[in-house]
Amino acid sequence: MKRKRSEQLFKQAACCIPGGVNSPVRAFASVGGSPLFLERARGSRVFDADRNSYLDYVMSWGALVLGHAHPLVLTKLKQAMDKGTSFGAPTEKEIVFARKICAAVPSIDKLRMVSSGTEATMSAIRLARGYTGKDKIIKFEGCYHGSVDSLLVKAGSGQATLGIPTSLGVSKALAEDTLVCPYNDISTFRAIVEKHRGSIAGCILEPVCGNMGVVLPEDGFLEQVREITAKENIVLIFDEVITGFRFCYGGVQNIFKVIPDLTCLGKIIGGGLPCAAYGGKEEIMDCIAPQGSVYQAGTLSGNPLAVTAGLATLEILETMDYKALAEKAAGLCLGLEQVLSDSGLAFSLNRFGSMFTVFFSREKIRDFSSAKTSDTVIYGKYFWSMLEQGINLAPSQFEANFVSFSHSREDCEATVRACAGFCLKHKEK
Ligand code: KE4
Repeated sequence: MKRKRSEQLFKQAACCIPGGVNSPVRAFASVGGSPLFLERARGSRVFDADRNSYLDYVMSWGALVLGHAHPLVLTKLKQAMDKGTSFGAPTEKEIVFARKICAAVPSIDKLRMVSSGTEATMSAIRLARGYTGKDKIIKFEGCYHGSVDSLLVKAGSGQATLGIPTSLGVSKALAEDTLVCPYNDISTFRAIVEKHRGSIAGCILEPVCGNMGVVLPEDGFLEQVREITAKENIVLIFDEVITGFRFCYGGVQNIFKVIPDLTCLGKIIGGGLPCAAYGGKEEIMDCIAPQGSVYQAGTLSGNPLAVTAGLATLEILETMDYKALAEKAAGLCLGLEQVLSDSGLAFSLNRFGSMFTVFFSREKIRDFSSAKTSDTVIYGKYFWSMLEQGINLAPSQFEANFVSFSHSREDCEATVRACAGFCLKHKEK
């Protein structure tokens, strides 16, 4: 496959955009080479500047559960666009959208709309501090919650890919207020809470992780975190930026039946436009300005186009069969497991619903340290072999792949065939 135009564009971009990309994970840093520059997308496919087409499992990093450019979402957006792009004033549609999310996600009585997942988690942390009057935050190793100063400590994903444990520019004081616990390790969690009793404002986690690759919470983990945080007056924040509306119509909290105090949403609720939200118990949410004294604001918050795309997406999702989506992903993963097993390669596949990661490790992947046992060199080879065969996977071992409603059975079969192609080539070497 030719990638000449993408390579040229990457060189041009590097002269005016740091690293040539507007978000580090796009740069292909851990798999080598230069990124595809995309021109358009439809359903399960993306099309690059060299006129190649690829079956896509990045899906705008999980935002597009319906697939790219869903026709109904586009129609509604075009209608909304004719009325203006931004008002900086409230609209009726925001009420409809907010009500819809409140009805779908059990922990959310009220919500505030923002423009990115980062803004949602940053604001939820501030709110937890403002509400409790305490400073410290617990996060889990390998969980990523956006590029928020106090959360850029051992944050998996892009940082893991680039080998940066804590970002430069995060003040020592902020880093000291961030306590980090291994995922799925409830005894360490208990010990941290005991050691810092009375000074922990909030605890934030991904209820199913996507940012060290897919990692599932073990039986009882979320329940015990809930029990301990409730007892210690620690605001429990579920970062459902990836998991919200991904596995069911609502949060993954609907499935686990563990109810946090605050929930952060993003990606899917924006239907591909910049829209996110944080919400929770009325008593906590009413601490936000102008009602309360925790300040948070945004010129484009609740933007009419973003709300239109989000609302249209939720209206469609209400009618969709999430069980069938999970079954489709399960079938795909079974196929991948079969060809990878036959090849004798060491691997471990984690899947939850429609998201999955193939780790090139023999270990069971249950936290960040086990995720790091993966062979990232083999992942790079796998990634490039799949891309050459027209399959666009996450360009890092430490990310999730997403199956959307638009992926067909033929798409899944083509993906398994490509994986078999990779295995064959790998064996021959
Ligand atoms: P954004 O600010 O990128 O909208 O959302 C931040 C965020 C918060 N919480 C979770 C669980 C997330 O996964 C994210 C963003 N995810 C990354 C990669 N997994 C998005 C891709 C990127 O950074 O470009």
